[in-house]
Amino acid sequence: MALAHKRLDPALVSVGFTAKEPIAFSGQDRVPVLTDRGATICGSREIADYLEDAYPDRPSLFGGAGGRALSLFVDSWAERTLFPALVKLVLCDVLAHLDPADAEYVRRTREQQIGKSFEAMRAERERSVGPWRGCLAPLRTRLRTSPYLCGAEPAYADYSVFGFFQWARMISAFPVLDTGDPVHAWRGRLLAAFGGLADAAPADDLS
Ligand SMILES: N[C@@H](CCC(=O)N[C@@H](CS)C(=O)NCC(=O)O)C(=O)O
Repeated sequence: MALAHKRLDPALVSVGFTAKEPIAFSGQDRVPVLTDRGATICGSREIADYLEDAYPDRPSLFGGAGGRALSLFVDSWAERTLFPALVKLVLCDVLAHLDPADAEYVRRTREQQIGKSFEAMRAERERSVGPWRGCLAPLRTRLRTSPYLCGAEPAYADYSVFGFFQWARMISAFPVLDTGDPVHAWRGRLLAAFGGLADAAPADDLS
């Protein structure tokens, strides 16, 4: 979304959990990785910072120094509060999307990190919906009176939060949002942004 915002059209390379050769050159083992003009940048936030500085004449991702600083807070909130609550709802559906080697890797590493089996997460997920709904309150309040977190047009803080919803939508058919929720309408606007870029990604249709 950040690349599209900067009107860039990247060549994409798939990286498997157990087939990380394509990013070995980056000296670390996580995606996303961007290579551009001889630079290698790892991590979504770092990529957004790089794009803002490398393409200053394209639409801004942050809207100035204050927006850049504040979007760091939104990033942290999404990663530390929203994502863990969302994981409890949808992660148990991811294995159906992975080949056997990746499924084994993801199950082993995530069960170790979370301290719970996928089966336990599935059994508890109806109960996990309550805390999840509660953690959406700051988003919902903002989106009742504004089409985007960043105002009339979306920018990086929107993409940072939206990315987690897009991940959920791609791995699980579990309804994480009520259709009447302002957050649902906001997600719809971002799915449609940039000619339906996010909407074109395959959504879960396995369960
Ligand atoms: N918030 C970070 C997350 C990076 C991250 O954790 N990526 C995961 C995506 S699943 C990864 O590459 N995991 C590799 C692994 O678990 O082996 C970002 O967006 O840059």
